[in-house]
Amino acid sequence: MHLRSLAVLVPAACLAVVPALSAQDKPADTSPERARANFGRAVQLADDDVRMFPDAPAGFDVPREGVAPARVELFSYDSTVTGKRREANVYLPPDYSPERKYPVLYLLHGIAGNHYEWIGYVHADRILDNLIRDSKAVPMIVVMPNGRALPDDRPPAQLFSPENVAGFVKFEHDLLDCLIPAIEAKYSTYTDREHRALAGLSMGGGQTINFGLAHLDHFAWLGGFSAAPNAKPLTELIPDPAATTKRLKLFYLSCGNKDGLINGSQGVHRFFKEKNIPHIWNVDDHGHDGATWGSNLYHFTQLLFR
Ligand code: FER
Repeated sequence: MHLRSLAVLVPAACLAVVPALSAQDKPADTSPERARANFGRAVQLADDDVRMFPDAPAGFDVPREGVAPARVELFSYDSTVTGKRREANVYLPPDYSPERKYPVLYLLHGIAGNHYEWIGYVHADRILDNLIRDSKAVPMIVVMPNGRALPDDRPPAQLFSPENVAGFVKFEHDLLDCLIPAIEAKYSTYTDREHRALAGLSMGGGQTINFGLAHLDHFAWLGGFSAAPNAKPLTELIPDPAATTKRLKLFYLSCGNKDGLINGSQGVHRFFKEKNIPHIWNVDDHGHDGATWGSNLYHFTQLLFR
């Protein structure tokens, strides 16, 4: 299933004519006009906006012949946030066994997606299978929830409506209070922060920055890929840079140099740099698309839980 419809929503032709916005624009303004303007910003690269990693090698997201394919299960849980039963896709590593414990990566989708986006569009399950079989990544469970915590959590026609965006804000407590306990009750997982990671693409990248930095008691490993302009001010999320540094095992930030949203991630990188908080900043040559998300998932997951 291909869930990226943003290209239709924000055609390239209209990107060129929208004036760039200043860094002070309120992220709360979620109109389609504002979204278009955000996507259409001129990309301005600084000297340190460079690649840390090459693109993932050919075949990294291709299933191997003669090898049992990745195991992905549809999981459901009760949400006190939406009042509904909600779904998530759960990737189980090769040879998953309840006899041992696994770390867990919670992996969040973008504004147009749902709990299938990372599988259907990016093939996260194949990427992890190949990495784990090659011992390049630690065996881990990957939970791909629906990050739009609304009673009707299907991608709406109006992607940038305040209601849809608010659903991504409400997911914070669905994740922490409902999903994580339900996952840990069903699967054989470690339950401490050092065995829990949070990452996401675009809206999911912004959610990761917001929820992850605010809840370092839950997550020690964070990854934001092509983050959307839904992140809170960093002075609010990081009141004490030394305390954040001490608790973060990894803060991985990436964006394509053809992505009009890059200025948001550049701001995050510059804040981290200014405050001397160790992090990875990988600027590749892609746009706001699956090529950058697959490649960065490939690199990010190799660093996890080590
Ligand atoms: C915006 C531009 C892009 C925005 C969100 C996005 C909330 C999200 C994009 C994605 O998830 O792919 O102005 O505002």
